[in-house]
Amino acid sequence: MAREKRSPEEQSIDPAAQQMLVRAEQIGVGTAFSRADDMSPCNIGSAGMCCKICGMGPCRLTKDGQTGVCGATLDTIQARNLIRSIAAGAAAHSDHGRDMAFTLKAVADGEAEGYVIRDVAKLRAIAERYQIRIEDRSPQDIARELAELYISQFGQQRGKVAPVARAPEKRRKLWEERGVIPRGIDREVVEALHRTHIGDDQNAEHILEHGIRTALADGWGGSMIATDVADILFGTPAPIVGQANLGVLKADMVNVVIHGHEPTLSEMIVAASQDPEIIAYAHAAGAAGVNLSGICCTANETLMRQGVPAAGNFLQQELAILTGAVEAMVVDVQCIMQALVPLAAKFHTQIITTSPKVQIKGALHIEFDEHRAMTIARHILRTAIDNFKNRGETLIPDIREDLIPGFSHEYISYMLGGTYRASFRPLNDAIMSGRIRGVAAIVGCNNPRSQHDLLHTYVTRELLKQDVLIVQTGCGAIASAKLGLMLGEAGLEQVGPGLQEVCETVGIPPVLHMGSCVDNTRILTVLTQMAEDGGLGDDIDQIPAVGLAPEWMSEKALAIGAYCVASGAYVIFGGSSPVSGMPDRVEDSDVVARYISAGWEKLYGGKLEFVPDPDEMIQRTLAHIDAKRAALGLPAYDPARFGRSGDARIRDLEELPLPERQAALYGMPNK
Ligand code: BF8
Repeated sequence: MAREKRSPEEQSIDPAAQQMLVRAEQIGVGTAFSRADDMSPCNIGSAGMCCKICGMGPCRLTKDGQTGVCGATLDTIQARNLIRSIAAGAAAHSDHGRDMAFTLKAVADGEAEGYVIRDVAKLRAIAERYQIRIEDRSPQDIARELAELYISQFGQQRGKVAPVARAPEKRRKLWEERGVIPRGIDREVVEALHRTHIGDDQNAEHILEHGIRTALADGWGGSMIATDVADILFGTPAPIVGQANLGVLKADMVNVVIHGHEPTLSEMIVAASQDPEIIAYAHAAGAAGVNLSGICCTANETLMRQGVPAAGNFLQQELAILTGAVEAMVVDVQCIMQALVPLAAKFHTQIITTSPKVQIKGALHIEFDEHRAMTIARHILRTAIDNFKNRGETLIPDIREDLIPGFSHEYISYMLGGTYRASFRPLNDAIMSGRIRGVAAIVGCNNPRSQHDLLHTYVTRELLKQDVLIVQTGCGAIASAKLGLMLGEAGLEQVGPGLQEVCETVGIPPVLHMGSCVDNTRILTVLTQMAEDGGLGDDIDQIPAVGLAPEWMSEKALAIGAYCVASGAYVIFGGSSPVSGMPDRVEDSDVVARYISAGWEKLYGGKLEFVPDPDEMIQRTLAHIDAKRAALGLPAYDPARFGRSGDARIRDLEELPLPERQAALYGMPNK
């Protein structure tokens, strides 16, 4: 059954997106927004109450006491569905990490055309963490040994995956006692599939315990490897000026949008776009040059390191094509909509697939090979330039915002303590004094089932007013960037008084862009360092911090949520819950939902909850932060103690009902 069709203003809060949604309507083409309106999700499947893992089903459990044909109970089915999603998410992140490790090996062996080791200091620092000897060795030698170690983590059968050694000591002991330390990355993903085959593991708690192990193989395994190697090869991010939103496309240039996740090819395209030969080729085609921009996590990767502007987040991939100004959209893996190809066919845009793992019928496939990366990148750019002459009418929204991305944990540490005393202690001190109430990581996807970017930015802005420092990754980060929340001084008047003082003193924006979705491991590293630097307990679960994915939609998000819980964090997802059950129709159908919240909290100190209402998300976040402060014996949060305490305007606005407050603060429609 279709739901009521929304207007562009109801579909997205982003005015650039709204312009393109109007254009889509005018020319009669569909987008993810209209498709979501046309197709309601299955209420049984979305509640985790459908089992389709064998040919006796699918079995839909909608009555009390009902089981599947094999006798599987509802909690078993929900646990199986959830762990299969976690395994798929872990597989996606980790396979990305594997390819990065292979690229590092090829670079070390001198076989990867165009790549160099850009961050030797990080290479040495990481190698030391694994007791790889660094004295009197060339970067290539060290890189070879590190690459071999990393490659071996995927197929390792016994023991512990190496990056786990970087977790706080207390956390490692807890994992050891519970037997959830991943033995090998691939092994845990495979075992998740085995356990959930018909007739295997049929105890929901036991299945979910392996869900934790599989998720840890992602966060403290494949994803961490992906981030490490990307930093070593392309540079550890540091603040840089960037821009975000569709207005970064240029009318007089060949626009090439790089979209997906792995930075290996996109970094090479960035390099090739500066090649004088390519620039001359673009001039000969009548263009002023080649203009690169990114979508999704490729955008985050290249924005953080090279300042390549972000054209948008997940829900803007189709909207970029709708401008009519994109000569080529170059995609690799993950979060790429099949709808791009039929949409591009209505314009001149060429969709170019590049991964040996991802082809889309109707797209041009130019396969990437790290051994010939520069040659391939040049070929792709020439193909895009050749397409410039086919461009028709364009409509590029004149909307873009500046931002300062690039807050790697190394940079934050340096920024807080300087070169010689790099440390997180000043951040801990600010939390201990109450200047900063706590920290929230607001991460993850867009989902057309909710208003594009609304939940991310609403939750972000409300928490900022409560003196909560925000770190962001993924599509959530791009949402805040587009709203101007990632600039040094900008927007500080809407930030709580204590946090404002800290931001002004240190010179940071109140919202820190920490990168792509694999870079959520940077947040793990920050939390570990905060625990180790003293004052906030000795483990991640004691830190007044919360993780939120307000607009989640991907399986990768579930894997991230689970590894953050296993690491001790309270994680709140917005939108719908894949394990909600229907307690009004089937009693006790939320057994798994309760287990991953209260049950996991007892075991790991972290919990996973699905909370659709943004005000409820904010309230639970603040309650958790305050409870953690109290448990540490820190003073209760008091906004009157610091800075321009009790900002009258904010207090007045807070008295207003939600729709009026949204309208006054953000110009949102007052419905
Ligand atoms: O890995 S936040 S929509 S782009 S899954 Fe995809 Fe979600 Fe965006 Fe990056 Ni992450």
